[in-house]
Amino acid sequence: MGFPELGRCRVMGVVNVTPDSFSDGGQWFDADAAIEHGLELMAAGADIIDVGGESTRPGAVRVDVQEELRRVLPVIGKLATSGAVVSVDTMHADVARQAVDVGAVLVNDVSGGLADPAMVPFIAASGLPFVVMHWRGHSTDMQKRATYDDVVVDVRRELSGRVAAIVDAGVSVEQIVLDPGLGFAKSPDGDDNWALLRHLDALLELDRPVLIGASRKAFLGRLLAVGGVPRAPIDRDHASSAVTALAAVAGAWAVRVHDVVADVDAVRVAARWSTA
Ligand code: PMM
Repeated sequence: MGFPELGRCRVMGVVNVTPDSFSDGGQWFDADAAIEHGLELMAAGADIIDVGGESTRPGAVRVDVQEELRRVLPVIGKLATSGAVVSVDTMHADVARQAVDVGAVLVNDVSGGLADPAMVPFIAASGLPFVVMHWRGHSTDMQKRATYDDVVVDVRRELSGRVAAIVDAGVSVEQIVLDPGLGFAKSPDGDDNWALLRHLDALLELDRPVLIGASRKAFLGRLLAVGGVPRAPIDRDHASSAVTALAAVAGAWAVRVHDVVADVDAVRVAARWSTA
């Protein structure tokens, strides 16, 4: 897939150039602040920097392409020329194309190519790695779609269907990374997310690398709640790192995280654990 073998799970650091992401809402909305943050994540040991310009938190409204481009292009361009391996987190093919033009080398589409019909043809033509996340619809009403007979079986079947459709459309299977989409159309009590993590092996059986995005998500806030009040996103990093270690031991290819420092240590612990 064009990524060097590291002998451990990769750490993907998140840079959200948005005013409204749940995890860090607004902190890196300014391009200079976002670039500085990306450089810090690199220095902290992130293997990949994932830059996004559209919030996908439950209830978020869509951002138009021009605004998304304005947010992400300068950040991606600067980080790429500074030596970062940059991925672009977008559902828009035009944003993916222009991001690649300025140096992005991986496309992370939370809709797995479903939101924009031009995305999969672009990925086929580019030959770049493509993250296909489990997705059932836009954030405005995705939580209504969190109904499963068996979440592990259903998510695996739906992802496997996406892989078949994307490969049919001309993408090489070698380009595809899978992601269970924690928090996206998953039960609000958190149980669906825990089941997917506990049964990561079911996704790994599809024989593609798996990316896990658990960092700071609501199911961790709920687990750590006191008196029914969820732990704030910014205070969920220790729990996120614990998930990182467990997911890495289970065989995850990469984790998408906010607090890179702790997660870089966690994946090293996991690698040593797994080879002992
Ligand atoms: N989660 C968010 C955004 N992008 N991409 C992938 N592949 N997987 C995820 O789980 C994922 C994602 C939402 O989290 P954020 O607001 O912290 O970026």
